Amino acid sequence: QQVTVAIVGATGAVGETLLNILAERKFPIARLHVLASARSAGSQVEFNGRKIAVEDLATFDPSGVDIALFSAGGSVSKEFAPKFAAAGAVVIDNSSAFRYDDDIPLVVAEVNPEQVRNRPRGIIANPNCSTMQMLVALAPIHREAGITRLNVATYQSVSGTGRRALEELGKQTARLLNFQDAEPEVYPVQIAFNVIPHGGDFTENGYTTEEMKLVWETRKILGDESIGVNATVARVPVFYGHSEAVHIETRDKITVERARELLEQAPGLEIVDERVGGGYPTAVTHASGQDPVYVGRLREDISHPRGLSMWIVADNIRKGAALNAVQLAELVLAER
Ligand code: 2RA
Repeated sequence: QQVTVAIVGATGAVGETLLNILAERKFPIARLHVLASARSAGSQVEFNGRKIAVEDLATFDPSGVDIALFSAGGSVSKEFAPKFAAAGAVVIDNSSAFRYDDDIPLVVAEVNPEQVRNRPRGIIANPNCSTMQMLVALAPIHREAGITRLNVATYQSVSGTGRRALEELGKQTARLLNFQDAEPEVYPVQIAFNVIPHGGDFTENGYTTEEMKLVWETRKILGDESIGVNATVARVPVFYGHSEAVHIETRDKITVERARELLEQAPGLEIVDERVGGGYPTAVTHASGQDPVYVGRLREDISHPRGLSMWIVADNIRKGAALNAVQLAELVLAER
């Protein structure tokens, strides 16, 4: 039956994509509320070919909402997600506000969907985009061979930072190509034609929060706190699509052939792996605007007897955030 849905953060990049995916997947919506800050209230967003007025989150009464999808930052989730849950909504939160709470499930639809039911606080957390795409590929291998250690270097697109970052990359690129100055505003240094080894905030151990998310979330979602995870997160001058160089060590030996078999059967994933030029997935040629997670460059690690390396690419706004949130909402609906 049809339900009442609220999108919190409807005017952001993820919010807009949430609306598109809800329409594409014909989510059974009886009533839709699109919510944002007072600054955006009164503006309009497009859903299923019609305009919908944005309501002010601060004055909105959440009673009657069945499912609330949050993508407005951690502070908004911290303040409003519990209120929506208390009013009876199931909250699916894209921020990192609740991901690491023991009584909040952290769910990738293709990896641990059964966890959706385990929501004593009425809140389900959506993992970080970089974790999401990585685990869609690694979970089948972990289940068979047991990942003991994981090294990952990510090449994250600027859409992960938001609209202003998308604008900055475009503006800076144009200005530099016209031999004009390009002062950085969103990032600490120039992003156009550059690679910035920094995502999120620095922590006391020298890693950034974006890197530590890969550590904490991998262990929680795979249910194994013993997995060693080492991450380096970089921002690259790409608009949409995060790329990841992943190197795993496994408890049991697994060959590339067996890994390929597992990945071919894995839901939500496509293999692009020919050992020729262009025989691999990239943000521009494959991931941007698409739903699947793409895997290529599969090879046994020549430096380790039970090592495997691969290249994982996905659209960080679609599968990395919006699509998984809608898939979790579909799982909640299926309980009814
Ligand atoms: C980033 N993963 O790419 C973050 C966004 N959630 O900056």
